[in-house]
Amino acid sequence: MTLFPRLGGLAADSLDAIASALASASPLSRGSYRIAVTGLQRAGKTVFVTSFVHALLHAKDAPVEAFPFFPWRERVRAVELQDLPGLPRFPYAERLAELVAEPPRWPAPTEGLSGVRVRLRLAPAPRLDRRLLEPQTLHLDLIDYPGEWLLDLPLLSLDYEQWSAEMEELANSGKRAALSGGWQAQAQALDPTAAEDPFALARIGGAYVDYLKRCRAEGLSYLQPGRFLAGTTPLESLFFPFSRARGARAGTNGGVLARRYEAYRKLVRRFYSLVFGRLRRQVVLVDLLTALQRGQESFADLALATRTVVEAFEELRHPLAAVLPVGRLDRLSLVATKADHITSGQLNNLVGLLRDMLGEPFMRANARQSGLLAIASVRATTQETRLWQGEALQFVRGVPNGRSDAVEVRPGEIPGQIPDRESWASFVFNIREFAPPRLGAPFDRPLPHINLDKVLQSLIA
Ligand SMILES: Nc1nc2c(ncn2[C@@H]2O[C@H](COP(=O)(O)OP(=O)(O)OP(=O)(O)O)[C@@H](O)[C@H]2O)c(=O)[nH]1
Ligand SMILES: [Mg+2]
Repeated sequence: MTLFPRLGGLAADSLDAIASALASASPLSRGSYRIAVTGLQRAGKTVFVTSFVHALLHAKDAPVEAFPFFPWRERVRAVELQDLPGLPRFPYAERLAELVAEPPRWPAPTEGLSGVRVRLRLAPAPRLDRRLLEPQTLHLDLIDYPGEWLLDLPLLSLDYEQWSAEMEELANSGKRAALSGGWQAQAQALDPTAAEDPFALARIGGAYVDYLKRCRAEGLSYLQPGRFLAGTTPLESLFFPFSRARGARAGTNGGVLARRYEAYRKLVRRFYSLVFGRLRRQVVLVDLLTALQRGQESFADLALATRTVVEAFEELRHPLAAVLPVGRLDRLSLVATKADHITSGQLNNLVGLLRDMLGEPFMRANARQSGLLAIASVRATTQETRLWQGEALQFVRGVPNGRSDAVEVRPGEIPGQIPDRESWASFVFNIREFAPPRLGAPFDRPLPHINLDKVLQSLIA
């Protein structure tokens, strides 16, 4: 008898659909680019894709400085958007309408994967040798997918017992200790060797998902299983760390949890082999500034999560490649977002901080195909200089979310590398969330941004 008959599997069917859509559409023909955009929740993926697509649609008619790097400027005849066959549609028009509405709004959180194709019709390049004529149609396929899917990479090399031990240890440290009491107490009361109790497992699984969500609300990022955060996992697929399950037999509580863990691992493995390996140009967005503002523990946790996310790109060329039939990475753009929260003089430090977070070995190993940037997909602030006691000070000016008047703030000095434990206290940040700029519709030129065009440059270089 099944207790939850209406609930399907762990989204394996939608993964298969995505995989087959990616396999059948040909992104690899000359002059076509498939660009995947990822990042943890609230990193800025939706705003990025919306602003990027908008810029591609309008760059040809806009002044050069509105989107300086646009390689096809002279040759574009027409630009249009299309759905990506077989993939959920990225709702560009809806998201843009919100950004230029009165008052403008940021997008709501999104889940899962979606995509959009920008189709550029180009006049042939003037070349003497007509055999070198470039293609007249160029596709830029943009795909937005959750970075949380990449947080699960470590599961591939840990069995259920090892993973449980790691997660239990983590749950007892720092801010997590105060948040994990609920599910830990319930799990303590569960007998691993008793016959499967589906209701107890669902209840404790639900408590574990709540714990993950509360950790996220507290600014923590290293959360596993990443897919549980979307809140769509069927009850009968939930599991939680339970190291006491060691050696439990099939049909017992412990045995069932281990089985669910293995089923989940299979899904993770399928994602890497069927989907991730087909995304050869990727943009990884990281919101360092919000984590800095939240303090050392949030920042350290984001660092751990970000390194986990990008390890997958290492694996593309190293150990996993031997196990999984994955492809090769062409370009990786590592991007610190929301750079309009700070003054322009601090952008280099922000890039330095991202580099330090990723680590020198990673940067060296990937130097050839990767680039580091600090960007704002939509610039919500302006920069002001004020004289104070004879000194010129830089401020950012913008309207805080939910307010109507602009304020001027000094965001504080961004460290160029991760501060050590002792010096954290000497950094004082004032990083605010701003409402989108009031642009008004129709806005038929690229939205104000910082370095958005450089992402395009680094991806198609
Ligand atoms: N000032 C500023 N804020 C930004 C920018 N991009 C994103 N934000 C802020 O970051 C929030 C999240 O941006 P989204 O693009 O929705 O992030 P996401 O990665 O798609 O988030 P999920 O869909 O929840 O995974 C927005 O609501 C804005 O507050 C930017 O370029 N400038
Ligand atoms: Mg989104």
